[in-house]
Amino acid sequence: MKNLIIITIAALAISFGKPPKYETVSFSVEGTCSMCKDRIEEALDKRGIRKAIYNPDEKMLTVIFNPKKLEVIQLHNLVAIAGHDTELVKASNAAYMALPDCCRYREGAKCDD
Ligand SMILES: [Cu+2]
Repeated sequence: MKNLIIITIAALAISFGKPPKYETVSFSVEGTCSMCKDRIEEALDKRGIRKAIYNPDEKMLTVIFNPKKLEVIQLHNLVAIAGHDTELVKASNAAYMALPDCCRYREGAKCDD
């Protein structure tokens, strides 16, 4: 029993010392402009997320994250909380209405840039 505990602690210590293994995931997110890009990428500026890149033209988001810290659905939720619908999670009306007029993608808004 004591040996088992020691082995477990040793295994934990080794796994903590390892650099995290990142995974890359891409999914579609509604958005219109560079302001949307900044907002979406900022919403994903969290622990366990190494990089988030949103392409408003293709409406695709790519996230490099640590799957030990976050699940993919949490990435969708973070984006939806910022007001943007993803292919899995719809933003609440309140979050959507907090967006500036030119970012209201549900109404077909278009920004100048
Ligand atoms: Cu926008």
